[in-house]
Amino acid sequence: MFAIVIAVLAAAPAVAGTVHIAMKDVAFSPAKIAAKVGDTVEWANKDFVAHTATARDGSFNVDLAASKTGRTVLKKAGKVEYYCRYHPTMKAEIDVSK
Ligand SMILES: [Cu+2]
Repeated sequence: MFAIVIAVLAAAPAVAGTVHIAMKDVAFSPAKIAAKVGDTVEWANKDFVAHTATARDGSFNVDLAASKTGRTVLKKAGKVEYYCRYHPTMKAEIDVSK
């Protein structure tokens, strides 16, 4: 089992990155991003109210009070739509490639 984990890590692309998304004026900015499996997405809530980044497929749910920062690691390829549970007009998507 441990050896399999090592093999997977060794096969992974060189460096995973971090993509930054702001929650500002009750919107995600940028609303559309492209990222790769293994990348970290970090949301920074710059508003004075709470927001969430909630994936429609259930793959992540980041709940952020005002001025907080939270993150998730992208685990699978595909397009992920997400929204804020408190403000249904806040919508965005991440296009995750391998
Ligand atoms: Cu919100």
